[in-house]
Amino acid sequence: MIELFSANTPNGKKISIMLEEIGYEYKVTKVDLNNSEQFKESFKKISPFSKIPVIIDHKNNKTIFESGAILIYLAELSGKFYNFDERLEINQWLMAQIGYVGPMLGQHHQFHHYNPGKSKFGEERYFNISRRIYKELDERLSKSKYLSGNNYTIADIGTFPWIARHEWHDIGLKNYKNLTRWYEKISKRNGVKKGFAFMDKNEVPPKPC
Ligand SMILES: N[C@@H](CCC(=O)N[C@@H](CS)C(=O)NCC(=O)O)C(=O)O
Repeated sequence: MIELFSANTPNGKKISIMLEEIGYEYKVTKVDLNNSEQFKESFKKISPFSKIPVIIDHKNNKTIFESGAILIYLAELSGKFYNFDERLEINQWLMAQIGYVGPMLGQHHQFHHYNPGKSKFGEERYFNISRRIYKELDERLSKSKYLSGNNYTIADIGTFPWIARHEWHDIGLKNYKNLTRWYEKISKRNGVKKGFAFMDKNEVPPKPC
């Protein structure tokens, strides 16, 4: 049994989607970020930077923080969505998501969605970077079926929940036809639908607009 410590955010959804995709049984323990539960001493013991997601694999007695490390762990354990021969490509697209796509879109959420009007510089900077990210992902997907190649992998699972926040981004996902094709295909997967709704059973990936 895997215990998933999470919140209903893009980083949180990556792991519920992965667990649904590999068909593992799991229990969700909600960490209420709005009530600062991430800073509790008990949570810091398993998450040194006070961030979700974290998993405890009770069967194998392992605790893992950082979504990329968790995705790799679950992929290796299940033998799914991370094949050895393609790992260099998969690692690059996964690390780009962890180090660039997620943090930059996250800043765009902060300035454009949650705190508009507070910093013109911040709003413009992260809006522009987010537009670049849409274009760069679209370019990649014009040459490749999925991010790391022909197969759906943990790189796609890591990136999908961030693009699923496209309504907040105000960039117009539907104008990026390759990214839209990828997004719509992944949205239809059963594991993705279930993992997306892990904290709100009515939540579905929003249609491209
Ligand atoms: N690099 C981390 C980022 C995780 C992260 O930023 N989690 C956010 C929620 S999406 C969080 O826990 N924020 C709480 C805080 O920073 O206080 C990962 O990929 O796991």
